[in-house]
Amino acid sequence: MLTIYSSKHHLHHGSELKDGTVSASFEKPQRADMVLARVKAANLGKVHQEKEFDRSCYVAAHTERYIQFLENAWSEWTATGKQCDALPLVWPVKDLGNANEPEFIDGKLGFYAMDAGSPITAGTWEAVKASADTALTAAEQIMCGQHSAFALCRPPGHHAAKEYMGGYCYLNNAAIAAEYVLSSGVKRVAILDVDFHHGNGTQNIFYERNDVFFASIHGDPKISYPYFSGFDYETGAGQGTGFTANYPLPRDTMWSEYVMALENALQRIQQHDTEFLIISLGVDTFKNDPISHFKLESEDYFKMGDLISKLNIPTLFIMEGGYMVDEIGVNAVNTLMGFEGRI
Ligand code: OKP
Ligand code: ZN
Repeated sequence: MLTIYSSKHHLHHGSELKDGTVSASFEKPQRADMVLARVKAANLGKVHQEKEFDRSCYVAAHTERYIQFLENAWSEWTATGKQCDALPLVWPVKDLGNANEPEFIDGKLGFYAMDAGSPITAGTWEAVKASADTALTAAEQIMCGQHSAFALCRPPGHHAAKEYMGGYCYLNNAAIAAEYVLSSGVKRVAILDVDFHHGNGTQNIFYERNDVFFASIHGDPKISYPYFSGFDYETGAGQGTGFTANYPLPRDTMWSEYVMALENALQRIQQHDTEFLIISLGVDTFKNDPISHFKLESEDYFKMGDLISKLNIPTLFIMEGGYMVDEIGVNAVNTLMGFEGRI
């Protein structure tokens, strides 16, 4: 399988608030380095650099003003004399929810964010753009005839919605790739999100659409981030009614239970007559992940890839989460090898 990788991800290394202090984010550069090392060690296939794509590809999944915010945030932040990471600290919640875009950067940060998990640093925008370009380059390869490809994206994207960042995400790489293939003539896309966390951003972007079926298997939002979405009664709205499927699963879920949700989701994807499948590949479902609580074993990822391959649909794998840095490469590449029947 072809891998697309950008070394520009190194430009983004931010901090997050945990246990009352600001420290290096779990979402760190070594993650992608480890996955790339494993891709090479396992001889998965060729590794190509990303190409640059037009800015309009990002606007297709987001809004113009949100893209402008991401482009300008760091310079607006440093213009106030600050050099530390830009993190939001105030949000337009509930009755403040009809607010207009503030002029001042501190207000804009909260206006365009769901949490304080997506720090903006000097290199963030360049890395974020390269991550989206990585997904687009891989999507283009499939449109040119490859059966599958792996976009080794970092930062991840599935928490980023039309108009907000959050959960280490800025641009929604999977949604941007989906819009790209739709604009290239594909009629029906499915996105299957197997990251431990609900793909709220992807759901938000396609919630009222019937050309993109979205399914997510994740920790029950009653007890898991992002807490406010991913319930099984969220099934789409308007024309998109029935085109979203959520599978919230309990603490300590193992493969034996996980596989039932996966098989159901794959069946739904088949029923959608999917022509192009995107997998939001998070491997934070692993038993030792530091911020999650499923119990998948490294061998289970082979089975996951194998089951996905049975659909026989052109498939784009997009890297999302996974924070057990030592095993993230093994688990991601096991999924891809399972897909290729190399078990
Ligand atoms: C991003 B992705 C839990 C803190 C949660 C944000 C998690 C974002 C996950 N102790 N912080 O879906 O892997
Ligand atoms: Zn996750």
